[in-house]
Amino acid sequence: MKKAIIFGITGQDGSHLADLLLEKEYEVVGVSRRASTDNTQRIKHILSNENFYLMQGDITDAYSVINIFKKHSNVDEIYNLAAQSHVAVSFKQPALTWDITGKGCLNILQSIVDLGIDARFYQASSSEMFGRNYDIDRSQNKFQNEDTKFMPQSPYAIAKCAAHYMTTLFREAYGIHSSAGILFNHEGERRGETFVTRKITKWIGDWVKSGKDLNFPKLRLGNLEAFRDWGYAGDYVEAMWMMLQQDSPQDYVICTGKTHTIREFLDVAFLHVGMEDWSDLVVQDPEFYRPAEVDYLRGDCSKANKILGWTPKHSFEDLVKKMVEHDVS
Ligand code: NAP
Ligand code: F7E
Repeated sequence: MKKAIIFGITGQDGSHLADLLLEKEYEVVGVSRRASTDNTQRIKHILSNENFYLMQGDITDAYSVINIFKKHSNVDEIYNLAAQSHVAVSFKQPALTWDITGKGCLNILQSIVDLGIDARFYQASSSEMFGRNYDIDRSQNKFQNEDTKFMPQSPYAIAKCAAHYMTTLFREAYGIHSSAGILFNHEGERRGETFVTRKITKWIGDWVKSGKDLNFPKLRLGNLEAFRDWGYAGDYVEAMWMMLQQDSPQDYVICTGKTHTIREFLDVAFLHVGMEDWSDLVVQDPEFYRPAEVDYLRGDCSKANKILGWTPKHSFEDLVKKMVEHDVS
């Protein structure tokens, strides 16, 4: 039986990945940080699984990471999904973001080397690292791939670049089987409620449940013109696993190859509840604009398709429908 450790088990991707690995009959050790309230909402359904173990740990604390590896030194695969993952928050808490999203990855990699852990390592890199290398391209002919230059536009993206380079350095310097997945935005029913897609579908759900009350507080959003390449989280965790099954470690872009604005997401989401015109329900609020924006993201995952045989299973329309239906019911 293979054993995997997942840092970031309580997050959207951690929970999907744990489901996938348990299905594949792995023993899964999930690492969650201490919280004053219950942070296991997304993994409730696996807490009593006999192959699942929950351990407390924090990746900003190297001692904590070392203790986890000492207890599970026979681990086969290590997935680092832990991060302060909210871009807007990273402008307000840049040092914390650096400690978790940047240095946290180093703590894991250095512990692997120092303890001589013979395991494969996955780092959750991000399309945010590409940043502002493309302006809005309404003809939508531009793509980012593994060769595209990083031009990070937030403390989050800079921390992710550091972790990404650390992952490639440890591969080259110490021969670790470490791969980074450069994942574009991926969403779903388990997405955090402050990311734009879930914020929209959650609001629609609450509004529908209110009987479409005209006095319902409006949906307050920031920039509606940015383009994102949105996929379904359940599809993307399969790519993470596939990367660690390869003989040689490499980095891969994972995306759908399609891009849409937030405005288009709103169109499709509101149409699912019978609203063609949402303009009276949404307010643009300066509070939700960022000091710097990433205008245009659209990935090219031909490498993952060719080497891993990975391809996304859900379209943009499927994704929006799934999320709206979940939040409305
Ligand atoms: P998420 O829902 O925000 O989950 C982040 C996880 O990290 C949570 O389990 C969180 O714990 C944990 N965490 C935060 N600080 C920690 C610390 N100091 N020590 C240990 N764990 C800590 O993020 P996600 O959407 O699942 O994304 C997974 C990873 O992929 C992240 O690294 C993210 O940056 C990256 N990524 C995401 C996307 C995307 O579109 N979703 C795209 C590219 C890359 P709590 O539950 O206690 O907060
Ligand atoms: O913003 C705009 C916002 O916060 C998307 C993370 O998973 O994917 C995610 O980062 C867009 C931006 O995701 C609101 O300005 C408008 O242009 O949903 P988001 P993100 O910043 O793209 C990447 C790949 C990651 O790696 C990250 O971890 O939507 N937007 N109005 C808004 N965004 C939010 N959050 N809230 C608004 O009210």
